[in-house]
Amino acid sequence: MPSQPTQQVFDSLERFRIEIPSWGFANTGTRFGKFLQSGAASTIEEKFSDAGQVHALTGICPTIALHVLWDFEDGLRSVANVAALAGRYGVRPGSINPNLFQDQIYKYGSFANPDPAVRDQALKHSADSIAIARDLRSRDISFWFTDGSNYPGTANIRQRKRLFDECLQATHARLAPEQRMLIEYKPFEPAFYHTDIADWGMALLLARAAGPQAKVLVDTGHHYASQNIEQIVAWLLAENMLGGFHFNDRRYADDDLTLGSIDPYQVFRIFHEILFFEWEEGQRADIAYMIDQSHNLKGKIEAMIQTVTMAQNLFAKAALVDYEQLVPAQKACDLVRAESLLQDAFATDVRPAVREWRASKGLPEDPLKAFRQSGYLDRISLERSARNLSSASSYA
Ligand code: RM4
Ligand code: MN
Ligand code: MN
Repeated sequence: MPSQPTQQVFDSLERFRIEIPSWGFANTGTRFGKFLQSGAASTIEEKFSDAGQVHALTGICPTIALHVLWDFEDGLRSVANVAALAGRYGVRPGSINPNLFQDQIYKYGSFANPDPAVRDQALKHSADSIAIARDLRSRDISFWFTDGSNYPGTANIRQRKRLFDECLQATHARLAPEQRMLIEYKPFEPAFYHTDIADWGMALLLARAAGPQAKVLVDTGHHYASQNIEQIVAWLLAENMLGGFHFNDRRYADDDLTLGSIDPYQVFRIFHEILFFEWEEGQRADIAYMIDQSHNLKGKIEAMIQTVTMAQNLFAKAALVDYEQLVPAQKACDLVRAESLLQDAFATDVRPAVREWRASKGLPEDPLKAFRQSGYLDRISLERSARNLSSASSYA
């Protein structure tokens, strides 16, 4: 029988699952160029294969986020192929991500484009994405919009808000009862003067107006520097409007760095707010934990394993906060005591317990080492290198 803290870690690990993105295995870069990796995935089958490796080694990534434009070559007609791959590689399709930004028609926006013909096309793509999700039994459709403007006075901001309201409502009306739409916000990039859904408050208002199956998606990289993300998380939880996360880390802007590489305490604080909420409410928060990272310098599969294990460790640490002690300390305004409870949990080395949990599940105790020893990377590098080094045109 594991000791008390080990049991708490075990309980937290039993339930923690995190989704990995198909685009994290593809050759990507910055706007200045790409550094190609010979083992990068370029087909949907390769992405499933790589995601299957991450899941086989960590045991906590049963689903893969899919991007409609990059992963469904023939749109709805690709569904059968994708479903077959899921069976073959042991990972299920997770969130479905429409693409309302890459096509030339979206130069001036999608849902907020002043041209009704463009809005219609965006609505059609959204409807197709919902149908793809339905056929794959994926619950969540995650919407991220680049809509915005680059110069003052060039866009009617209020009118664009109204257009977003209309299009999101029309999209919500197409959801099956068990589906959800997640609305992601981002303050800037690629629009650099105003972005239509710039922050969590705007996403919240739009989600509320869209309908009961719309929730907010928090991408940790989509905030101004020093913003208190865990407070946003706490407010969205209190409003029952937190739908999911895109996890990554950042130093400056939307850097998409490995989770916890810059500020692991922040991730811990986010998990703490969630687990504290669940403890107080006596029920689980219905949150989709997802990673949104695409590594251009690190090995893609290694970086994904590193990210997943970091998320797992930080979640387990957050589960060690002693709420029975925290509540009275907060009430008594015993600041040092309350803060120390968080710090003690954060300082606890949970890795031995996590290793023990993995062993109990028949998983490798050190997934990264197991990956390095598996020979998988050598094999795919050999198989994929010719194609990778000759073609590197699209983002993913
Ligand atoms: C955006 C946002 C979206 C992601 C794209 C590629 O910044 O985070 O979620 O799909 O990048
Ligand atoms: Mn994102
Ligand atoms: Mn982003």
